[in-house]
Amino acid sequence: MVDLDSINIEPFLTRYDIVMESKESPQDIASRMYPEEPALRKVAEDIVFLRSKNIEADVQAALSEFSPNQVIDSGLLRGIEIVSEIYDRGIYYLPHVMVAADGFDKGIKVAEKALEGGRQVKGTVVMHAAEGDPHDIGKNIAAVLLKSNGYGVIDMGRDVAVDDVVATVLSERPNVLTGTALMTTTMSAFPRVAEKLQEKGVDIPFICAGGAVNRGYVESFPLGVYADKAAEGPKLVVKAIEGWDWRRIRENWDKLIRGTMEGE
Ligand code: B12
Repeated sequence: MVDLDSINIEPFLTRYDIVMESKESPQDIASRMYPEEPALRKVAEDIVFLRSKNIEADVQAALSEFSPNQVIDSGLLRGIEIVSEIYDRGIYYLPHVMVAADGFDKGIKVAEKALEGGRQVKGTVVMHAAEGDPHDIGKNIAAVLLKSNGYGVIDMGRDVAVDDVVATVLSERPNVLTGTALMTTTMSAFPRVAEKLQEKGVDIPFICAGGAVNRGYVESFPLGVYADKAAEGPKLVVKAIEGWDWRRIRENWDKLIRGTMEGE
């Protein structure tokens, strides 16, 4: 018989990965995720360590070495990714995240001014973050990418009421509508928008994105076309402008997002 009392089970019950993780400081976590280039790293650091006052000057400095898209992706967005990681580990709290998001907003405005192509409008996209949802960082990035690809963007902001979205689509007649939802409590606004638009005879693609939704959910209601990343926006919008309806975009989604179309 094994004498269970004589066995030290402590080492078996210890989750060493969690022990290691909890010992990490925000600096440790950030240092694993920073971009290598010093100017971009400075931008990411401003976001992570909540130095909102420096952000505009540091983004401007980075723009003298890198394209606006590089500054957004590898500087500003990397900073938010690091903040998300630190928040998810319970080290940062909501106020930290709010200050970081403010810094991101200031930075993206500077980067946006430096983008070419914002003037020639190829078509119009109405964008919003779902009713009840304050998360708009991903939407703002997607808006910048669409503008830089020459599309006109009407950005309705965050926490936009379903009826306001519908009214704006009816008055502006865009080629595409987009919605972002990061909360499981707000994603149900999307099918409500789609249903009301269909009742009014509107049949445009409605690109839905954000951490709360997935492709299966978005394709469970009419008009819905899923997007996983901001960079997918222009790939989907271009097809809508070419006259593809939401059904055809859905059917060809894998080819559009992951590969090339036949004949291209
Ligand atoms: C930043 C943040 C906030 C900020 C938001 C600031 C802002 N201006 O956006 C603040 C501090 C305000 C906030 C508040 C809250 N938050 Co918060 N927040 C986050 C956090 C840390 C990061 C989200 C983020 O910006 N990610 C980065 C962006 C880039 O990702 P994204 O939006 O998904 O965008 C990507 C794609 O989806 C896509 N995309 C997005 N939109 C579009 C559009 C188009 C057209 C295209 C093509 C692509 C596209 O492109 C992007 C990538 O390329 C997440 C945690 C996490 N790890 O995600 C929690 C998180 C989203 N928050 C959460 C919660 C619960 C809240 C609060 C309710 C907390 C509270 N207890 O009060 C409050 C909201 C209260 C309210 N109702 O007002 C939960 C949601 C859980 C759920 N499943 O419902 C999360 C997941 C945290 C968690 N793990 O619990 N939050």
